[in-house]
Amino acid sequence: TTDAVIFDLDGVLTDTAELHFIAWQAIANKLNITFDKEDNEKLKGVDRENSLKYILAKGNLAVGTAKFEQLLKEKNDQYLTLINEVNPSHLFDGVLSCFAALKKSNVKIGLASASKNASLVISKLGIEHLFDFIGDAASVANSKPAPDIFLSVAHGLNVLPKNCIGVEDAVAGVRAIKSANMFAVGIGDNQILTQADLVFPSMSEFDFNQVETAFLL
Ligand code: B16
Ligand code: MG
Repeated sequence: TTDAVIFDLDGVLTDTAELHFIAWQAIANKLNITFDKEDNEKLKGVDRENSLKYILAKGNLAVGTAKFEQLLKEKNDQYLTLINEVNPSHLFDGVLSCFAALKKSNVKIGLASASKNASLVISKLGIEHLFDFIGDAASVANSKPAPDIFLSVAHGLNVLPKNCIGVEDAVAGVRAIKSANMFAVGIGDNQILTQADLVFPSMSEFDFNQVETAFLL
């Protein structure tokens, strides 16, 4: 049986990738490093530190620890300003009806985001009360594609990973779900999310009956 469905945030419930992009681009500009949408795509699901490492490597730039920390802070300060504008209208279509279907089937709902700002975004979206457990990205040792965050959420929900379904839009995220020994639902392009067990183009197409049928096969 399905005990829980554990969702990623950025790219699954809302589009914060655009806001991360604006904030990272400001940092890259300042450092004279080009940073485009294609780069941003590669940073989906990647944590803050590793995202900055990617940008610095692209510009062949090495910085000291203090500068590195300062850049992380600058990026996050700008990101926090941007997410201040997030509201319930930014929730992707299909999310609320999906959550309602899960509640009806007595399936727990968890959040496994790599973002240390996830709780804030969730409350801005007005869906905080719908979660049975929200994972803490700051308290896990290894970020996606490692399974840590998904395993910590299963633990927090008091369910076994093998009875969980993970939902992700990023390749690194799908790998994290599979490494956690969970059933993986991808949201996006099935040519890209090849490791997912089932893929829907967007959350509006997410069909829990179809997911459960595939999961129980
Ligand atoms: P923060 P997800 C991820 O969220 C984003 O996809 C990624 O672009 C971002 O760098 C990461 O969170 C860390 O975010 O700087 O707010 O801690 O897709 O795992 O929900
Ligand atoms: Mg994501």
